[in-house]
This record gives sequence, C-alpha cells and structure tokens, in this order.
Amino acid sequence: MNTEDLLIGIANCVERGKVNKTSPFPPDLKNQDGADELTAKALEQGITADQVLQKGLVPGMEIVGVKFRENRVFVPEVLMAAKAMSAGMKHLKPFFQSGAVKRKGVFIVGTVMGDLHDIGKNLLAMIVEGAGWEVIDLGIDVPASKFIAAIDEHPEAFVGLSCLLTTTMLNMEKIVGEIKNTRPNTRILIGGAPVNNEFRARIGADWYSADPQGAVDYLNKQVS
Ligand code: B12
Repeated sequence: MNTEDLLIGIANCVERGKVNKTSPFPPDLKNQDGADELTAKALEQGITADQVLQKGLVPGMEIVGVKFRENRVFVPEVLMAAKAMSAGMKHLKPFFQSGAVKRKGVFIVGTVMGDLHDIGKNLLAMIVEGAGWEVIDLGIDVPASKFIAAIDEHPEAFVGLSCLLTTTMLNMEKIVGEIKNTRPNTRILIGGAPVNNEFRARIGADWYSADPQGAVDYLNKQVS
C-alpha cells in the first residue's frame, strides 16, 4: 500500500470503529486490517508518526465528532471509534514520549464535585484527544482544588467542566470562580445537559458548547 492509501485506510478504520483484524465490527470489514495493523504498517514503511496522527487518526476522529453532532452516529459508534483510535495511538506512544510528535495542547477535563455522571465527559475526552490534544481526565466528583493542582502542573492547559445535575451547576459556578480568582489566565469550557451559554456568561467561563465538537472547534481555533 502506498502512503496515501495507508493514511486513508487508518482514517477509515477510526471513522468506522475497526480496531484490528480480529475485530468482528463493523461486519463489512471482517478479516481486514484495522487501525492497529495499518498504523504499525505505516510506521514500518517510514511514514512519520506525526503524519500518521495528523493525516490518519485525527481526520478519522474528526469525521466522527461531526457526525455525532449531527446525530448521524450515536454513543456506541463513538466508543468504537475511540477504541480504534487508541489501537493506533498505542504505536505512537514512544514518539510522544521522545517528543517527535507534538500534541496541540493540554486539555484538563472533569465532572464537577457532587456529580457522578461521566458518559458525556468521557465522550468529550475521547473526541478532544482524537483531535490531537493531550487529555488529562480528572474523573468525576472533582473539587476545585484538584482542577487547580492540575492547572499548576500544566499552566497553559485549557479546562473543561461537565455537570449533569441542576444541583451541581452551583458547584460548577464555585469551581469556575475559584479557578478564575486564583489562576485568571486559565480558559474554561463548560458543558452538560443543564447548562447553556447564558449560564456560562453569568459564571464567567469562556466557552460553552452543547457537544464535544464545539469544544474541539474552540480549542483548535485557540492554537491555529
Ligand atoms: C446515565 C444517568 C445516570 C447514571 C450515570 C452513569 C454514568 N457513569 O455517567 C447514574 C445511574 C449513576 C445516575 C445517577 C443520578 N442521576 Co442521573 N441520569 C443519567 C441519564 C439517564 C443519562 C445521562 C447521560 O449519560 N447522557 C448521555 C451523555 C452522552 O450526554 P451528556 O452527559 O449530556 O453529555 C453530552 C453533552 O452534554 C456534552 N457535554 C457534557 N459535558 C460536557 C463538558 C464540556 C466542556 C462540553 C463542551 C460538552 C459537554 O457532550 C456530551 C456528548 O454530546 C440522565 C437523563 C438523560 N436522558 O440525560 C439522568 C439525569 C442526568 N440524572 C438525574 C438524576 C436526578 C440523578 C440522581 C440524583 C438520581 C438519584 N436520585 O440518585 C443520581 C445523581 C448521582 C450523582 N451524584 O451524580 C436527572 C438530573 C435532573 C436535574 N435536572 O438535575 C436526569 C436528567 C434524569 C431525570 N430526567 O431526572 N444517572
């Protein structure tokens, strides 16, 4: 396979959620190489890790993010795409560690204190990672102190807060306030079913999006 075909193949595997050759999903790609094998082949053929990321894995996930926003794919498809992306990323790990491949930036994400919902936050993390960002996932029930400790480790990072309960919107407001009071240069994105742009403006966060793709669009714009 030539370079272009390999990169298109990798993107297609991520978009379709084809993890590896033995994976039965999707049925029409049965017994064909997945993101795992194609990424290994690409590196063996001398395609740089950066090209594999930027022209193979990331474009595949980008399509998934857009389709998810447009309700053309749903949670299970995003999960499979993320799994395929991870299978490819596994081969790129040494290149990240050596500094040969750079990520666009760091995105710290967590569900706010008192809130245990993480399905939406996890999808956000996968789609942002799939767009070429390093994601630090602090998990659920995250207090301001934990966000601030992570910001201190990565002062240039963007921060994403998720909440699903009207009661924990109050905690989101407090966390945004504490971050902005103590680390005023930090840019904060918020999301989750009960919040909207009006709430964002009121609590002093920087960006609201109803879906992960809106976060990716915002983040990419900040570094382009
Ligand atoms: C699954 C679920 C649970 C699971 C959570 C499992 C898990 N691991 O997450 C369990 C059973 C644990 C649970 C518990 C509770 N739940 Co609940 N839960 C839900 C349910 C059914 C689905 C939520 C979900 O995952 N949606 C799917 C994801 C993909 O959507 P999403 O989270 O909105 O995320 C998307 C966007 O919002 C966005 N997004 C999310 N975060 C962010 C962040 C940023 C920065 C950006 C840009 C975007 C973004 O991207 C995502 C993808 O598009 C909802 C009802 C519903 N249909 O929404 C109730 C719901 C949220 N739960 C509710 C309640 C009341 C509770 C409980 C209090 C119930 C109880 N009495 O114990 C507890 C609270 C526990 C706690 N302290 O958090 C209420 C909230 C009501 C309210 N207005 O406050 C809801 C709305 C149900 C209802 N109609 O009453 N719940």
